[in-house]
Amino acid sequence: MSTPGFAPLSDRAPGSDTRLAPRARLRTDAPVLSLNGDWDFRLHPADPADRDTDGRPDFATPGADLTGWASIPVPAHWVLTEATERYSRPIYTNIQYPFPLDPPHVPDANPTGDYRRMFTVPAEFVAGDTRVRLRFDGVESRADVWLNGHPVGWFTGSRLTTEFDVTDLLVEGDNLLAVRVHQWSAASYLEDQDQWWLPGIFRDVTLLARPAAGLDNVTVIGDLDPASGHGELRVDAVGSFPITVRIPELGVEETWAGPADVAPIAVGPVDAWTSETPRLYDVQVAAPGEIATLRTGFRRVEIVGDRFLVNGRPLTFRGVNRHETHPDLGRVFDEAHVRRDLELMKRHNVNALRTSHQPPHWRTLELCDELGLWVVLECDLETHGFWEVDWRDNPADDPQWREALLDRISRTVERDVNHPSIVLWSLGNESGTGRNLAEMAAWVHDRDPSRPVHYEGDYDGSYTDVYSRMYPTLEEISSICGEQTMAVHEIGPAAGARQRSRPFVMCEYAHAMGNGPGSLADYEEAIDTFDRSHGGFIWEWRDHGLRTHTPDGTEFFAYGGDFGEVVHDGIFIMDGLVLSDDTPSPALAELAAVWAPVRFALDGDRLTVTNRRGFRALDDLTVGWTLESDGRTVDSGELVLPDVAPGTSVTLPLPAGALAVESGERFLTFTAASTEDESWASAGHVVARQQFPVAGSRVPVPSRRSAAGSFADAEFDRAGSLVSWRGLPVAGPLVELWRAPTENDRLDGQGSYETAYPGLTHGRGDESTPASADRWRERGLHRLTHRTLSVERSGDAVVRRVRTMAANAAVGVDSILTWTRRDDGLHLRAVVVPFGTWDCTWPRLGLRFDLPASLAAEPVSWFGTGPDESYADSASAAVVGRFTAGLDELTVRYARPQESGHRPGLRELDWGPLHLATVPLQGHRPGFSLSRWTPQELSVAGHHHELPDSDRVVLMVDHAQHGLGSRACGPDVLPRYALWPQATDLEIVLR
Ligand code: IPT
Repeated sequence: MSTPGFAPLSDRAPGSDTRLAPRARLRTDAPVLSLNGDWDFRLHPADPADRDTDGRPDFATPGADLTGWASIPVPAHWVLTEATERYSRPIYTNIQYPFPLDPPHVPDANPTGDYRRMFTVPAEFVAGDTRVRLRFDGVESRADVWLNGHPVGWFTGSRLTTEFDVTDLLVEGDNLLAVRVHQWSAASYLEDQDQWWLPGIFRDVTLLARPAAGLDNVTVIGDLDPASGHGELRVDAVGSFPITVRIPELGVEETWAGPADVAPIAVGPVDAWTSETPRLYDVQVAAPGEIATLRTGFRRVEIVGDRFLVNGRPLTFRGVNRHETHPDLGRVFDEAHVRRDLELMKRHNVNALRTSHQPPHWRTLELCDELGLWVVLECDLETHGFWEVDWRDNPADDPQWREALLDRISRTVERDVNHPSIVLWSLGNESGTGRNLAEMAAWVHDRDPSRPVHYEGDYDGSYTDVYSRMYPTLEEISSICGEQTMAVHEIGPAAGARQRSRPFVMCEYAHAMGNGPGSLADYEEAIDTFDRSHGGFIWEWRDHGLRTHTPDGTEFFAYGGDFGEVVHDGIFIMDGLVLSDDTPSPALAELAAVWAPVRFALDGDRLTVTNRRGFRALDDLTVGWTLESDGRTVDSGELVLPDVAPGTSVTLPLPAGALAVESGERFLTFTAASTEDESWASAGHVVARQQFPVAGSRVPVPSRRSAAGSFADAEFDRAGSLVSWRGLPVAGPLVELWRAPTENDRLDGQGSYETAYPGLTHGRGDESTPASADRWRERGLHRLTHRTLSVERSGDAVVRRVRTMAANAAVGVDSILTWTRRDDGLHLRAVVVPFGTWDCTWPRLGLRFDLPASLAAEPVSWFGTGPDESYADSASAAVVGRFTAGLDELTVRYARPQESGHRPGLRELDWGPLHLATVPLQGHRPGFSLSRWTPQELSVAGHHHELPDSDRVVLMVDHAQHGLGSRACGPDVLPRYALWPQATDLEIVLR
């Protein structure tokens, strides 16, 4: 074996020549030995100058002095282990590099981890002609490897697999493996993804016995002819012949004596693999000395004109961007956790994922094959920080980096090529554009013609196959897919015409940061409208918060800046549909509703059921209906569905009972639920739910009759403010216009984001418009003051007039708060009228009541919308019904405290001794929220543990709230969901 040099850290090469050619991850009967477990470990704050003339540090030799060493688990990131947590910590950046932009160099202060372990080679590894490989599945960012004091080689490519042949270095009995891992290397310039920088050996280390006459590599791709339904298996094997291929279920057995015999195998009629029908067949590929077992699916991916087809039918991605992240483990694979996430996706009608922005652990792809998720598999490449210097010296275009980039894409494709779930290869993310990317694309086209190539940064579409955009506006989508009304993003008309003739996908849209995103339903409508549009991927699946503790031991989930990073991008890492602690956010329920595979439409007594699936009938679902009156079920039943082919509808008459005349406010709710267990949900799982008001509902009319007597139940102070109700201390109400800004209201998730992207709209429209929250603050909405103009008391009424304004403002609102005693309770009518020249939206228009903290333990029951919060542009999942929840379940613990818990359309609220009803005015009812903190308190805390001790519960009765939008990265609240200053009135009753 030649002696590999250990190139300097600034070497742009991907690794030493001793690395073996990349190949598929195979399950074979050859022996393997896991080298995971506890290793000896030592961390240097900088690259130590301790190597001898052969480039070898002393710890790489047997018998080295290990005084002062610690123990570390492999796999793990050292910054997330006890071994180093005191002096080496995670760093979060999105676009910025946490080191000087001085390629290919990295600073001397380069945390360097020395890893060492002994292992015993099993006898079968050293028998006969067996060769032995050493495999690393993931090390961030650069590893130098020695075995028994001899150099093995070095490598980069943190999320890519590397193998070495170590046969000649192994000895019988005990062996010493030593690995030096540098946090920073030239390769770090290629790994500027929006995630934590997490150094260490974070995936498996394995010793592989390679039997003589075995299989070095196997590629298996199942093709399906959509016209005939017949499959073809395309096998390519590198190894010892004769090789036999078997698909027992299909009765296929074919033996090839030599490479010249290798040919596609026609397998006759097969079931197609789709995300809706993830049908896998076991395939065996046997050489004399080794048998590989694969699970393959038959499907054909094609681009025909501007359509992206699978098995001849258009594919719509209802996808999420999925980073590998775990609150305790970082990017270390935890199969149970990953499976739970993928099952959660399936249960929320997610059908695809983009492996942003790197290949995940290999097993994730097997799970996608099994569960049924389309995959866009992305290479481990991002050079976003070069944007800072107008992409000067960008590795994507610099020939000096060519080898590294081609190496990355080949390792990406070769490892995962056998997965039927993968339908698109993606070259990477946010790396500008350039020759090396074009060469990567050409390499993929040549290597795997069965799948197209994606890369969003190929704006003019000169080397990729689909037109991909991030965060487009609805207008841009219709311009790309329908009648062209605007220039194509960043390119001239010729390239624009080329892009407009391709299938359109949104590799990222709907930024799920904090409360939001809004307009998911609007995006879905746009996707449905245009044949060219093939859906897209929500940004993103999970928050990346890392579990940590305050000095006094309070647990919290850290984001950028929480580890004292010099340069960081703050809370921009918390933009998922699932919170760091695995809690699904209401946005996930919204997404499930918007992406439901079945849609219902009600017209009189006829129900239309539409199958929105791409490939499967509705034979696995049953449709149920429930008639409710005032939130209570009065009748229910099931409908028998005829055959509903994908993309078609049926109209059915409703049974008489479904429309039976009843008193009260009536709703008909339809559900589609599974009849059988799936691997990701048990029978009865509801995939679609839609509710319709029943015409002719009688909404109870509130009493207008004055009650005799006085206000015995209610106590008011001299200013006409309520002080208690039936002995319950109550303060208020006062008009409130402020809400704790959401991330979308703030838009400043990463501080300089706005200045970082001048002129680059990413769909946000006018960049000169300040963040809503900034505008609201300028107008003083968070610090309103109140002045009582008058109080009138009569026998059955208390009328208080209040003027509400902010310091140094000349605009405000006047309110007339009228309390009257009626025979159904104490009524409050609030008339609110703005005055002056208002020039901004309002976060909310509501009334605030303060209630005693002693109520907090009581369950809250309400008749209104639920079960989750909803807002004007995020209301697809909400239904009207009766719900009960604990106080703290009514708000969501988004990473940073912010507006949460608004439930519009309240009918009744019952909470301990408090019974509150609303009165519809012009058909509109206010909503409510309950929180232990005021909107002002929530606005200033960076984390939940920073909130002050609470001494009350704040009840907000909101006429309306401003929408959510997606402006943290994407379009603002659409005008139709904005709350503009307006005169209004609302009425509630305390009973
Ligand atoms: C886009 C990135 O591709 C993604 O990784 C993530 O950072 C996202 O933004 C924001 O959370 S790039 C942006 C310039 C649109």
